[in-house]
Amino acid sequence: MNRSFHHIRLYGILDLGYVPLENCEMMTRAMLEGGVQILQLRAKNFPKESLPPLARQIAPICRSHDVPFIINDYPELVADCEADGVHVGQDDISVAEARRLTGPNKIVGLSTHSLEQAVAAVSQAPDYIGFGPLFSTPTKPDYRPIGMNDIAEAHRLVNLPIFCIGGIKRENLSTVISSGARRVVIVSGILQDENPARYTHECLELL
Ligand code: 3NM
Repeated sequence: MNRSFHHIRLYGILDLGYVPLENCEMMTRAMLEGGVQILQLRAKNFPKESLPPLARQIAPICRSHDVPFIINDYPELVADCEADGVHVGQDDISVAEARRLTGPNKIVGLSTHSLEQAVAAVSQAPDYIGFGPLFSTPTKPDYRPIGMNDIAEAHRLVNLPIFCIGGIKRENLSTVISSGARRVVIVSGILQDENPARYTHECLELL
Protein backbone atom coordinates (compact mmCIF):
# COMPACT_ATOMS: atom_id res chain seq x y z
CA MET A 1 0.00 0.00 0.00
CA ASN A 2 1.34 3.38 -1.05
CA ARG A 3 0.73 5.70 1.92
CA SER A 4 1.78 8.92 0.24
CA PHE A 5 -1.02 11.47 -0.05
CA HIS A 6 0.66 13.19 -2.97
CA HIS A 7 -1.80 11.97 -5.60
CA ILE A 8 -4.88 11.86 -3.35
CA ARG A 9 -7.46 14.56 -4.14
CA LEU A 10 -10.83 12.90 -3.62
CA TYR A 11 -11.87 11.22 -0.36
CA GLY A 12 -15.08 9.21 -0.30
CA ILE A 13 -16.98 8.12 2.78
CA LEU A 14 -19.23 5.09 2.86
CA ASP A 15 -21.64 6.55 5.42
CA LEU A 16 -24.17 4.04 6.68
CA GLY A 17 -26.57 6.90 7.35
CA TYR A 18 -27.04 6.98 3.57
CA VAL A 19 -26.25 3.45 2.41
CA PRO A 20 -28.24 0.40 3.52
CA LEU A 21 -26.03 -2.51 4.62
CA GLU A 22 -27.01 -4.66 1.65
CA ASN A 23 -25.74 -1.97 -0.76
CA CYS A 24 -22.36 -1.38 0.87
CA GLU A 25 -20.29 -3.53 -1.45
CA MET A 26 -21.98 -2.20 -4.56
CA MET A 27 -21.53 1.40 -3.40
CA THR A 28 -17.87 0.78 -2.53
CA ARG A 29 -17.26 -0.58 -6.03
CA ALA A 30 -19.05 2.38 -7.61
CA MET A 31 -16.99 4.89 -5.61
CA LEU A 32 -13.74 3.14 -6.50
CA GLU A 33 -14.71 2.76 -10.14
CA GLY A 34 -15.52 6.48 -10.20
CA GLY A 35 -12.06 7.26 -8.85
CA VAL A 36 -12.25 7.84 -5.10
CA GLN A 37 -8.61 7.74 -3.93
CA ILE A 38 -9.15 7.07 -0.21
CA LEU A 39 -12.26 5.55 1.34
CA GLN A 40 -13.65 5.70 4.87
CA LEU A 41 -16.29 3.55 6.50
CA ARG A 42 -18.43 5.73 8.79
CA ALA A 43 -20.99 3.91 10.90
CA LYS A 44 -22.28 6.36 13.49
CA ASN A 45 -25.11 4.83 15.54
CA PHE A 46 -24.04 1.29 14.74
CA PRO A 47 -22.77 -1.00 17.51
CA LYS A 48 -19.00 -1.21 17.63
CA GLU A 49 -19.04 -5.01 17.27
CA SER A 50 -20.82 -4.75 13.92
CA LEU A 51 -17.93 -2.84 12.37
CA PRO A 52 -15.21 -5.48 11.81
CA PRO A 53 -17.36 -7.99 9.86
CA LEU A 54 -18.60 -5.24 7.57
CA ALA A 55 -15.18 -3.63 7.24
CA ARG A 56 -13.64 -6.94 6.24
CA GLN A 57 -16.00 -7.02 3.25
CA ILE A 58 -14.95 -3.52 2.17
CA ALA A 59 -11.21 -3.79 2.85
CA PRO A 60 -10.31 -6.26 0.06
CA ILE A 61 -12.24 -4.22 -2.51
CA CYS A 62 -10.22 -1.12 -1.58
CA ARG A 63 -7.00 -3.12 -1.55
CA SER A 64 -7.63 -4.41 -5.06
CA HIS A 65 -7.80 -0.76 -6.20
CA ASP A 66 -4.73 0.18 -4.13
CA VAL A 67 -6.91 2.68 -2.25
CA PRO A 68 -6.33 3.22 1.49
CA PHE A 69 -9.23 2.06 3.64
CA ILE A 70 -9.95 4.10 6.78
CA ILE A 71 -12.39 3.45 9.58
CA ASN A 72 -14.05 6.21 11.57
CA ASP A 73 -13.47 6.49 15.32
CA TYR A 74 -12.06 3.16 16.58
CA PRO A 75 -8.24 2.94 16.41
CA GLU A 76 -8.29 -0.26 18.45
CA LEU A 77 -10.34 -1.93 15.67
CA VAL A 78 -8.06 -1.04 12.76
CA ALA A 79 -6.27 -4.40 12.68
CA ASP A 80 -9.48 -6.41 13.12
CA CYS A 81 -11.10 -4.37 10.34
CA GLU A 82 -8.11 -4.99 8.02
CA ALA A 83 -8.02 -1.22 7.61
CA ASP A 84 -5.11 1.03 6.68
CA GLY A 85 -5.95 3.63 9.27
CA VAL A 86 -8.42 5.56 11.36
CA HIS A 87 -10.03 8.99 11.39
CA VAL A 88 -10.54 10.68 14.77
CA GLY A 89 -12.37 13.83 15.80
CA GLN A 90 -11.37 16.81 17.94
CA ASP A 91 -13.25 15.40 20.93
CA ASP A 92 -11.83 11.91 20.58
CA ILE A 93 -8.44 10.66 21.68
CA SER A 94 -5.19 12.33 20.61
CA VAL A 95 -3.41 11.40 17.40
CA ALA A 96 -0.55 9.94 19.46
CA GLU A 97 -2.91 7.73 21.42
CA ALA A 98 -4.64 6.66 18.19
CA ARG A 99 -1.24 5.71 16.73
CA ARG A 100 -0.40 3.69 19.81
CA LEU A 101 -3.67 1.77 19.44
CA THR A 102 -3.46 1.18 15.68
CA GLY A 103 0.13 -0.01 15.78
CA PRO A 104 2.84 1.13 13.38
CA ASN A 105 2.50 2.20 9.75
CA LYS A 106 -1.17 3.11 9.91
CA ILE A 107 -2.83 6.31 8.71
CA VAL A 108 -4.32 8.60 11.35
CA GLY A 109 -6.52 11.49 10.19
CA LEU A 110 -7.90 14.28 12.36
CA SER A 111 -10.96 16.52 11.98
CA THR A 112 -10.49 20.26 12.40
CA HIS A 113 -13.28 22.83 12.47
CA SER A 114 -11.49 26.19 12.35
CA LEU A 115 -8.25 27.77 11.16
CA GLU A 116 -7.01 27.70 14.76
CA GLN A 117 -7.66 23.97 15.10
CA ALA A 118 -6.00 23.31 11.75
CA VAL A 119 -2.87 25.17 12.83
CA ALA A 120 -2.90 23.44 16.22
CA ALA A 121 -3.19 20.04 14.52
CA VAL A 122 0.34 20.34 13.11
CA SER A 123 1.92 19.60 16.48
CA GLN A 124 -0.05 16.34 16.68
CA ALA A 125 1.34 15.25 13.29
CA PRO A 126 -1.68 13.44 11.83
CA ASP A 127 -1.24 12.05 8.30
CA TYR A 128 -3.95 14.44 7.09
CA ILE A 129 -6.62 16.76 8.43
CA GLY A 130 -10.24 17.33 7.53
CA PHE A 131 -11.17 21.02 7.42
CA GLY A 132 -14.81 21.97 7.74
CA PRO A 133 -17.69 21.85 7.56
CA LEU A 134 -17.40 24.51 4.86
CA PHE A 135 -21.18 24.57 4.44
CA SER A 136 -24.05 23.35 6.57
CA THR A 137 -24.72 19.69 5.90
CA PRO A 138 -27.26 17.11 7.00
CA THR A 139 -24.40 14.59 7.25
CA LYS A 140 -23.00 16.49 10.26
CA PRO A 141 -25.88 18.70 11.36
CA ASP A 142 -24.62 20.04 14.69
CA TYR A 143 -21.56 21.89 13.42
CA ARG A 144 -21.29 25.58 12.56
CA PRO A 145 -20.22 26.04 8.92
CA ILE A 146 -16.86 27.80 8.59
CA GLY A 147 -17.22 28.97 5.00
CA MET A 148 -14.45 29.25 2.42
CA ASN A 149 -12.59 32.34 3.65
CA ASP A 150 -9.91 30.46 5.60
CA ILE A 151 -9.11 27.73 3.08
CA ALA A 152 -6.19 29.52 1.44
CA GLU A 153 -4.73 30.62 4.77
CA ALA A 154 -4.99 27.08 6.13
CA HIS A 155 -2.95 25.86 3.14
CA ARG A 156 -0.34 28.56 3.79
CA LEU A 157 0.00 27.78 7.49
CA VAL A 158 -0.51 24.02 7.66
CA ASN A 159 2.01 21.73 6.03
CA LEU A 160 -0.22 18.64 6.03
CA PRO A 161 -2.62 17.23 3.42
CA ILE A 162 -5.87 19.18 3.97
CA PHE A 163 -9.21 17.73 2.92
CA CYS A 164 -11.96 20.32 2.79
CA ILE A 165 -15.28 18.79 3.82
CA GLY A 166 -18.89 19.56 4.50
CA GLY A 167 -21.59 20.37 1.96
CA ILE A 168 -19.25 20.00 -1.01
CA LYS A 169 -21.04 18.89 -4.17
CA ARG A 170 -20.18 18.63 -7.84
CA GLU A 171 -22.05 21.93 -8.30
CA ASN A 172 -19.94 23.99 -5.85
CA LEU A 173 -16.66 22.13 -6.25
CA SER A 174 -15.16 24.63 -8.70
CA THR A 175 -15.82 27.48 -6.27
CA VAL A 176 -14.26 25.50 -3.42
CA ILE A 177 -11.18 24.85 -5.56
CA SER A 178 -10.99 28.53 -6.56
CA SER A 179 -10.95 29.35 -2.85
CA GLY A 180 -7.77 27.32 -2.44
CA ALA A 181 -8.89 23.73 -1.81
CA ARG A 182 -6.72 21.02 -3.33
CA ARG A 183 -8.35 17.98 -1.72
CA VAL A 184 -11.97 17.35 -0.78
CA VAL A 185 -14.25 14.87 0.94
CA ILE A 186 -17.67 14.41 -0.66
CA VAL A 187 -20.21 12.25 1.14
CA SER A 188 -23.92 12.77 0.41
CA GLY A 189 -23.27 14.23 -3.04
CA ILE A 190 -21.84 10.92 -4.19
CA LEU A 191 -24.01 8.58 -2.11
CA GLN A 192 -27.30 10.20 -3.08
CA ASP A 193 -26.68 10.51 -6.80
CA GLU A 194 -28.44 8.04 -9.08
CA ASN A 195 -25.06 7.22 -10.64
CA PRO A 196 -22.40 7.43 -7.89
CA ALA A 197 -19.56 6.24 -10.14
CA ARG A 198 -20.22 8.91 -12.74
CA TYR A 199 -20.71 11.61 -10.09
CA THR A 200 -17.39 10.62 -8.48
CA HIS A 201 -15.63 10.68 -11.83
CA GLU A 202 -17.00 14.12 -12.66
CA CYS A 203 -15.81 15.48 -9.31
CA LEU A 204 -12.37 13.95 -9.81
CA GLU A 205 -12.10 15.60 -13.23
CA LEU A 206 -12.60 19.01 -11.57
CA LEU A 207 -9.82 18.29 -9.07
N1 3NM B 1 -17.18 15.71 8.90
P1 3NM B 1 -21.35 15.86 3.12
S1 3NM B 1 -18.42 17.53 7.71
C1 3NM B 1 -18.32 13.63 8.18
O1 3NM B 1 -16.42 19.15 9.21
C2 3NM B 1 -18.14 15.08 8.16
O2 3NM B 1 -15.48 17.48 10.18
C3 3NM B 1 -17.21 17.03 8.76
O3 3NM B 1 -20.72 15.15 4.38
C4 3NM B 1 -16.30 17.96 9.43
O4 3NM B 1 -20.39 15.74 2.00
C5 3NM B 1 -18.91 15.97 7.44
O5 3NM B 1 -22.59 15.02 2.87
C6 3NM B 1 -20.03 15.60 6.54
O6 3NM B 1 -21.69 17.25 3.50
C7 3NM B 1 -19.68 15.67 5.10
